[in-house]
Amino acid sequence: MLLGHNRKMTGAQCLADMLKGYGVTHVFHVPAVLRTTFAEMERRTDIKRLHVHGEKAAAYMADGYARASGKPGICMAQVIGALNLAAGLRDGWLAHSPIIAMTGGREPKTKFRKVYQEIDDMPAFEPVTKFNATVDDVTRFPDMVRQAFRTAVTGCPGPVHLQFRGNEGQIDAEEAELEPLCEPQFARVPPFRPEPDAASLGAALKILQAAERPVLVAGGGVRASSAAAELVALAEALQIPVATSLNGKDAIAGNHPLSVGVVGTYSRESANRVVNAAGLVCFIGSETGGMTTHFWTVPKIGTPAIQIDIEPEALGRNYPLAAAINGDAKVTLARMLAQADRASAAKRKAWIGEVQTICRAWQEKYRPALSSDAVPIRPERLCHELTRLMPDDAIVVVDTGHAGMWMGGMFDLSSPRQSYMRSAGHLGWAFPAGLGAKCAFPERPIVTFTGDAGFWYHIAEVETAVRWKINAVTVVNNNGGGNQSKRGFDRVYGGQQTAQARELWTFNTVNFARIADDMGALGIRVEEASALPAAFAQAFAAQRPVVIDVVTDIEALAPTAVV
Ligand SMILES: Cc1ncc(C[n+]2csc(CCOP(=O)(O)OP(=O)(O)O)c2C)c(N)n1
Ligand SMILES: [Mg+2]
Repeated sequence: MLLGHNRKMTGAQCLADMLKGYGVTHVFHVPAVLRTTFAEMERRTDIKRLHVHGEKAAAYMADGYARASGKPGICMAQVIGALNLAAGLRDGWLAHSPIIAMTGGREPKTKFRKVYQEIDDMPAFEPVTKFNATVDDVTRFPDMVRQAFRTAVTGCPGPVHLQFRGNEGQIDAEEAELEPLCEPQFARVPPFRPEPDAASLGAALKILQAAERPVLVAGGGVRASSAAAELVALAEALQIPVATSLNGKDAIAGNHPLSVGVVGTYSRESANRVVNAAGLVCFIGSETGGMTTHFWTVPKIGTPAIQIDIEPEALGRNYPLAAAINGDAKVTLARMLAQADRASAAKRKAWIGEVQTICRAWQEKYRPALSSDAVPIRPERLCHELTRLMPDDAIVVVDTGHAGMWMGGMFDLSSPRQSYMRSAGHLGWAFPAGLGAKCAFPERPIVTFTGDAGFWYHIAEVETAVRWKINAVTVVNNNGGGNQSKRGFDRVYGGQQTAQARELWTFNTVNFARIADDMGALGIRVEEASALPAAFAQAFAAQRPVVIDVVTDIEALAPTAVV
């Protein structure tokens, strides 16, 4: 149709060839969907087809794969599992992760006749996708698959959904004249790097350079654009401190002298203090959402602000702007650096001194907890050990709730080669996402940090990790309950919970190391902080999936945001 190279082939052959053409290495699925395609994938490609224990986990694995690599992650489900899969796209939607979900769908001949297991799943995908479409005729395989990749990776990336006709997508067995043409530039984020216009760049740079107390706030857009090196270079050239969102934590290593930590709700006190003391805030690739700004109190509305974003409609959403730049983060920061007046850095000497005092005060305040030998182990100490022991090229994957708070606030990346990915809010995301990340980067160490409640969600995937030799290391902060909920129940019980109240957020104590061992992984139980270095050494040498079960203090509560 496009270049006149059409051949008679099945939709399955076309889809298998196209997935290969886009560089897909893994698909995550619960059977049975697109069965003919799976058979063709085996014949025509080296794509690994991971059969997992639940559709939500399949989506989270695809999400972890996508966030780690920038390449679309592929997940699949038949009609009965479609909403489970849609639920799993919710985190990727919030985090702007390029995921392509494929499901089976209804036959026009029989819909509305009460076909077994069948409902209309399309509306459920609407709020969690950039593009939600049906493939009703086999001749549409090539253009719809291209559109799926194009939409997933362009602009602000995000999930897409293709529903293939037939409960199990049986349309893939049909034949037509097809051309499996791929567009390699849409195989990963970002396909394009839109340049900022010179006038808005000049205006923003002028304001930034004139500021005596500015701060940069780097968001997930910096990681999507691979702009960390440019961000740090600009910060150094102009001597401006850098805070990050949780999603942008790997934009700057925590041991960099200009790093002040994660700002917002799941944050570090020093970052909130610096941002609230700043006279100008420059947001880069940040939605300026509730989490990063602690519901728009950090910085306060009215603080002079600049914003850089690839999405023009993001500019000024929550803070009135002194200047706005529409463009890719990496090229925008590189252009700013090229034009930067380094001499202007001198006027920020006093501010940098003040910022360093704030950061030192944080270190002093938390030193006892970070170095505590208490038994059960303090989570702060666990985070501190992770900072010390994390390999230079590790990908750190973190769950939400207390896990997000502990690691966001207390853990530091110590090398620009390390990556950090976090749940955008869904408990249980991190463990399968870490497995997906390991599929994308088998040679890099993957360390996932989750609470016990988070780990329970998808514990069955330990078996998947063993079966597929996905040698990720998972650290379970095991306190025997979902104790981020403790404060909330303290509050509703007037400060003193009844014995029954704890039923609402605690679990039986369980040894996850033993369960992992039984499933064929390496389980390591740690009850004292001093045993952590040996545990990690053993884990990184194991060449097996590892679960490190760390017994921690159920009374330990993460510090809340400072305003
Ligand atoms: C899908 C989903 N359901 C519920 C929540 C609310 N929630 C946040 S943290 C949490 C408990 C976390 O427990 P655990 O993982 O053990 O970590 P801990 O707080 O004990 O360190 C819950 C239920 C959520 N974030 N996501
Ligand atoms: Mg817990």
